[in-house]
Amino acid sequence: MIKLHHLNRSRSHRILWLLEEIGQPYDVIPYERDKQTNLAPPELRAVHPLGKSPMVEMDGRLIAESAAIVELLCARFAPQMIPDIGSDDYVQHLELMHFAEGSAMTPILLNLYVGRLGEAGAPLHPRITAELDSHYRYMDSLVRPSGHFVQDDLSAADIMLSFPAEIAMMQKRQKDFPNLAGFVDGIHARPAYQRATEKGLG
Ligand SMILES: N[C@@H](CCC(=O)N[C@@H](CS)C(=O)NCC(=O)O)C(=O)O
Repeated sequence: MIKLHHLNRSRSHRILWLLEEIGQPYDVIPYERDKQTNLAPPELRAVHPLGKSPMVEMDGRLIAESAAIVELLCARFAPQMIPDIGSDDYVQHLELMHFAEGSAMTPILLNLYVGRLGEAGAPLHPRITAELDSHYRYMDSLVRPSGHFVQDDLSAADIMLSFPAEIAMMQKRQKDFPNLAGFVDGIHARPAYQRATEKGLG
């Protein structure tokens, strides 16, 4: 049985969604963010030294890092969500699987943390805003007419990019990035996404 260590209001929602898409039985071990600090509870550190979510237990292994989890789950249970190795789509898949956490999340997190500094953070905002715009613009330019990033059906890269794309929409960037807005509307309309949300795990 697959086990998902799930923190509320976190990147782990995309793994919950993927598990619903692939239709495999799974268990969720829920964790709640601390109400004051918003951080994960100490119990997550007992699972893995980084104490972050998502983490998945599968085949007797503990797997951290969303992109690794998505890649492994797709390879095992939904191989059609990863393009054939050697194809152009595979190169795009690989780039975007790394881009989602390795690039897109950097300005998003800087924006979050520097925002907490108030006036003290003001000198950094123009650079952070420029980087946010550049990453969102890049994502917007890659959405295909089918509403997907790679291939013309749901793929592993769509799962990974859902998190930064949803943050762009939470920041009310729908008008600036209409293709990205269409992508987010499309994934929210998927029955599997809705089932994941209806679980009420945050
Ligand atoms: N690159 C990691 C990031 C994991 C991560 O930072 N998770 C956040 C949730 S969105 C977390 O657990 N935060 C709680 C904390 O840092 O205390 C991944 O994609 O899995």
